[in-house]
Amino acid sequence: MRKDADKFQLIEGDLSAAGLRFALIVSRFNSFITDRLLAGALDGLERMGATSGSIDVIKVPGSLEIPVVAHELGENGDYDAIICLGAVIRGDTPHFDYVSAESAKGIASASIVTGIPTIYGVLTCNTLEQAIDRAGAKGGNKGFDAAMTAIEMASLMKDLRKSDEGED
Ligand code: INI
Repeated sequence: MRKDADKFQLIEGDLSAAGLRFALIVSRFNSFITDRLLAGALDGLERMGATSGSIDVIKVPGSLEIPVVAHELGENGDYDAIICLGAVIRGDTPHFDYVSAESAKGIASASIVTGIPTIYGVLTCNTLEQAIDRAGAKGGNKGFDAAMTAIEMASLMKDLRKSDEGED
């Protein structure tokens, strides 16, 4: 037992995906990168015990379209967590700033409004090389990382809701 265990109750999610349902919203823009993020996320969910039939993949045109779909899926209550995957890569114009900022704000807002953990797995990179590094090369795979965050948050929210209902 921890020395200070009498001072607080520790509540945290675990990394078991068994019995949890996930939606992955994936942008087709920069699909060379987002396909790899999707592969990483699916690998993570399956390794952590997600069962067949518990994962849906929804494709959208670009990262700007992710928030409205995240909101819709969160509202319908079919999922324990929603994973948003995209890649915004800087070009010669200020377009990058608008797309990256609005998709981040929209995803965060969907999560708060719906109460369903909605995970931000959108790369925002200055160069294609930076994106490649984070989509399965030397920077790891941010899709896999997003899947871990989704599992932990889904598990935590279930625990918190059980406590609210007076169970445990
Ligand atoms: N969408 C992306 O996901 N990544 C980008 O890098 C990007 N750039 O650079 O333009 C991008 N634009 C499309 C945007 O997400 C919308 O699909 C489009 O504006 C229509 O609403």
